[in-house]
Amino acid sequence: MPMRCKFCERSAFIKLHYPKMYLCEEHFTEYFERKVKRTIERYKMLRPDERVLVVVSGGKDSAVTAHVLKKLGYDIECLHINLGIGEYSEKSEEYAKRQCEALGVPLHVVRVKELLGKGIGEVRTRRPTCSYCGLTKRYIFNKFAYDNGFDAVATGHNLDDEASFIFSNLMHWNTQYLAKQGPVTPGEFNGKLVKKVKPLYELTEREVVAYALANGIEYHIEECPHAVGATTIEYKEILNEMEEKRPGTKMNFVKGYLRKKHLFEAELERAELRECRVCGMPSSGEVCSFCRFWRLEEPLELMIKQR
Ligand code: Q46
Ligand code: ZN
Ligand code: ZN
Repeated sequence: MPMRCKFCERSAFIKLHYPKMYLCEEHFTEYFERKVKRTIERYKMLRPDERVLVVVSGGKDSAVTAHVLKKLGYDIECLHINLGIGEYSEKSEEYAKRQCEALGVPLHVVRVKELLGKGIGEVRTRRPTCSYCGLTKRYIFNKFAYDNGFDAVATGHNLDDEASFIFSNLMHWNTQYLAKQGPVTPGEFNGKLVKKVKPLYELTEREVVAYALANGIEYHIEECPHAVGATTIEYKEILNEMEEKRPGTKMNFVKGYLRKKHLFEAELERAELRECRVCGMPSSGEVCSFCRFWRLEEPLELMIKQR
């Protein structure tokens, strides 16, 4: 006998573990969107009049973020950063395009290889690929948002991402990272560091997958080739095992962290920010780490051309 939805006669589409309930597609969608709305309000992420740039990778989390923000009535545009990682990046871009077309939202595409001469993974450096990939993505979406007057950048980080990030940084006692993580990073430095928000902060990966399925959102399932063997995946597996035994573990872990975050803030070494000599963006040294890594002599041009 199939289980029925808690709120109607239809048969259940999903069994939620925390809080425990069975929901049909429609009521699950409603539940999910309400939860995103409450997350945005609880952490004071966005005001209704703000222009929001959603960074879409082609994957499920950012696609769902864009979808729900649009549905909640936010003024959004999307940015896809093509990392230049062969076939993987080409497919990712195709998905991002399809997702934004289906949503009827403008999409801007920045291609790392065209912009900087080399794709991610093609630079000869001792720095791990994911480390300079992260640096490059963060710099590009922040500068793109700043150059084009967006008030906030939204990313697709979900509860599982946050829990595994905190877990792995606790394992290594990276107190500097632990002091800075959270659902909202306020804007700084005269708006040159644009506010960052994570609307899916309280939704699990499983819920995000289910929302995409219920709402016909297509996304790139393949993992980046550089993600293979990443320890974050192991941390996620451990947390999932614990969640299975004790539903609510991830949520309690992340909420507990937010309550105790001030303990790590005491250790934060606040570097005095100044303008990078090359690009004028905030930097702790004379030249920012992005311009230094890519050996830039002129600022990156990211202004949207035809508007
Ligand atoms: S950081 Fe590393 Fe990701 Fe960049 S190189 Fe691929 S796995 S995409 S989230
Ligand atoms: Zn129902
Ligand atoms: Zn710079």
